[in-house]
Amino acid sequence: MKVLTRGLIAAVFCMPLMAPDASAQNSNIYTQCPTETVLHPDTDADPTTREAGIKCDHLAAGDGMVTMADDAGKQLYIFSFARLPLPGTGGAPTEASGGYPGYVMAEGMLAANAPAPTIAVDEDDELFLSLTNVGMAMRPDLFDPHTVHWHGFPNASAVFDGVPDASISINMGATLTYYYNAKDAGTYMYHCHVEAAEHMQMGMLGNLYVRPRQNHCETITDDPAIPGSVCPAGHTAGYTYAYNDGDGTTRYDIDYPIQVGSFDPDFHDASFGVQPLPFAGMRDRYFLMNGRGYPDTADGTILSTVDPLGKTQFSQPVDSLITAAPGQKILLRISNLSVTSFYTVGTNGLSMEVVGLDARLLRDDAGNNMYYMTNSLTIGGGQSADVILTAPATPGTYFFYTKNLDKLANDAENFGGMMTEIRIN
Ligand SMILES: [Cu+2]
Repeated sequence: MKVLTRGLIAAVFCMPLMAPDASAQNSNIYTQCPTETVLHPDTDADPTTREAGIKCDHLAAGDGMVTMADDAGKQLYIFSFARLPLPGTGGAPTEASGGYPGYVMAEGMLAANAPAPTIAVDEDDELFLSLTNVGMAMRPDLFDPHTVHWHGFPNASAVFDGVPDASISINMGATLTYYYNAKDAGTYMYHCHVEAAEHMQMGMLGNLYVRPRQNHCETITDDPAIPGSVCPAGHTAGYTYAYNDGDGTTRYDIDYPIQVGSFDPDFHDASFGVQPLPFAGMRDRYFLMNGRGYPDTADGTILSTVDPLGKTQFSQPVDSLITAAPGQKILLRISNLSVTSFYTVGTNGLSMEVVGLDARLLRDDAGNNMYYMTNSLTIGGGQSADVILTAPATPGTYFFYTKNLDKLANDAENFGGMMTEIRIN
């Protein structure tokens, strides 16, 4: 948190240095989404058609409100991201019309989600991710920049890493298009890295994963030097894998990102009330999967919250309800972005096979398979795991939950918190 007086001092010092277009960040709102690149050149002689493999996204960083799962539906103030439609899509004006910046401000302010919108791309994709800082509407005293940090991901350039000490941060009213060349399949996560303890406790956290090249191995010329280009035995078009395993052992039928985490309502209330923030006193009391406590985790709908200006916003779009048919293989992409705690998660009556940790296939240096079966897994902030469950033959409802039993709570209410349902039907 920076206070206004520091901002004014900074502004006075900086003003003589600023000239129009002199900054890497023009104070405007836009997206960048090329139709062809060096890595994905034009294949159809139509320069207006976007080549497959070029993906574009637009996120607004700002604030908003979410609803917790206790009976009173505690409203928590958060900072986070919201996904915006690209110009000319999803009801958004075209950039040429001149209406896009105003649309982004109107739709992006107070629209923050918990978790932040899921980012999922395929290996070899190029992603152009435009991030606009729309400001924190309920905190006009703050002028915090924001970033996107892909935790654990090998970046094309440090400039796009989002660590403010080593890369660009995005000021209010500005946009930066991050460029990612998606190499190395796996389950990652992303968060804002500016004043990380604060912005992460406040909710700037999201699911992120890269699907492996092996999913479409049948379309690639076999080259043993290119992981995932040679199809594993028994491969059929449409099969999906967690990694370029070469042997089909990470094949799954359905996948679910599950980000565990927790919020300290006192910290969020202090932020909303423009009060000093209790950093060392952070004690999380809402325990979450994908931004919700049980039973909301198993509610397969988008949760909405009315923002302080009276507009209903999609506040928690990602549920954690796991459904599968008997015998199906379920991949859970589990990550933890809690600022405060390690969490142990697991199942009851179902075994999980851990095939990946921290976005790496679980193999030793000689390539030996190091997968293991378990029904509990402990991960700290910034860690991830890929686990495969095989749905039992008998239909029924199972639980996926934290084994830290005091965390099965929504603040003062028991039988909630970090838990969801696995429904086999
Ligand atoms: Cu931030």
